[in-house]
Amino acid sequence: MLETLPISTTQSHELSDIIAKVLAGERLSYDDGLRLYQSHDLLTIGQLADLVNTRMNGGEYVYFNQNRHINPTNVCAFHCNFCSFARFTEDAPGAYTWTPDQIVERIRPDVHPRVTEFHIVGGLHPVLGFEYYEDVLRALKKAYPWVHLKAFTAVEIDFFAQLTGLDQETVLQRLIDAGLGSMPGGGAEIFHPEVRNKICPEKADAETWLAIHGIAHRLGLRTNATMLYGHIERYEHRVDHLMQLREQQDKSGGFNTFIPLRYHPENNNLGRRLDCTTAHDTLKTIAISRIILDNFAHIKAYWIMLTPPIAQLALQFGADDIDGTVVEEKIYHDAGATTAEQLDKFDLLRLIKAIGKTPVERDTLYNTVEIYGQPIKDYAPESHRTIRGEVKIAHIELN
Ligand code: V47
Repeated sequence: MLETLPISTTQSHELSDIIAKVLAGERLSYDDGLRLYQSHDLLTIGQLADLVNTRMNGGEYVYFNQNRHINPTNVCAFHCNFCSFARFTEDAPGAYTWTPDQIVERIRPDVHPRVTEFHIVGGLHPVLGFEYYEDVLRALKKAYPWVHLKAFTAVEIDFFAQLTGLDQETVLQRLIDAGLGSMPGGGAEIFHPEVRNKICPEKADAETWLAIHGIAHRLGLRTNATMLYGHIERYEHRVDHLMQLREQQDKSGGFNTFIPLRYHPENNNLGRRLDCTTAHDTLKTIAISRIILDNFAHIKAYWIMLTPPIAQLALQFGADDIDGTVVEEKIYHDAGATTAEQLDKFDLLRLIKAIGKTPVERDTLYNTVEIYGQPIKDYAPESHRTIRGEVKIAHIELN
């Protein structure tokens, strides 16, 4: 199928040398990445990304998980200009901090045997102390021992190190002892100092963020990586970001998944730009990530940020993962996201099946929980069935 694509026959195409490189399985350079971004030929770039995804993941499967996000506190010592989630004092309007016990009880209605992951990130609380974060992990592990804890970005790890005077490796080791299973990819934003110094000057710099992931990989943790795009950065900064991630992965090898995060502009200092990002830019970013990050197994189209319809399209532009059920989401909803906070398993199956791909429920480390190879109606839950067991959507019955 791939060799019959228009991309294999376009000798005079503006990207023909890059197309030839991708078809030959060669690694792209910084300049190649920049030229892909400068091109408006989204369909060719998408076809190339789909080709890479097919080579790496077979192209047929799309991963999702049943997860639950937990943001223990929104009180934060840092003042990132793009952030709408943080409150700077305990008594600020909307500020909250949950105790470990409150967290355990708050999520109880949402936790069932097929929930395999808690995704835990939050504010850098100036007063609570490192023990609070350890206690959160311990309490969750005690109450729900089968659930993997994917917790704390490299920025949080760096903050804990500063708070305690411990080195980052010791901080990570203590969190592993408390139940940490892997690290999410947040806090990467844009590595280039021209941008980073403007949007999040207090945060760990690129070198520190990458070094902490390197340490985590050495300790046996798998981690993810993100890029926050669509604010003040230029294409040059995005491509530089991808190159730095690829280089770190060559060195330490423990990244599972790359997640481009579309900037949401409400309720923060950075605000909205006239030329803020578009669906076209999102699909291009997903596709270029897939092509450049030849050593990352997975690219995630995070439906909360992209909206389910765009996430669905992204699965044909190189992404092979759509994230999970999520259940409660604060970071993007505080920033103006209008998506739901939760999709149930059936919603995710429907999104994936509708483009002719096969949903694979996974755990955090990409072990298969279940492959959904049958027609969609076979997976309809009770709530979507008539009393005779037939599938209905609203008032319409499907047979
Ligand atoms: O680092 C903050 C971003 C990230 C805004 O590892 C914003 O599987 C858009 O990293 N508009 C945290 N984005 C979330 C994150 C993540 C999400 C899903 C899956 C995984 C994973 C990781 O959220 C932050 C920052 O880049 N963010 N504010 C905003 N206004």
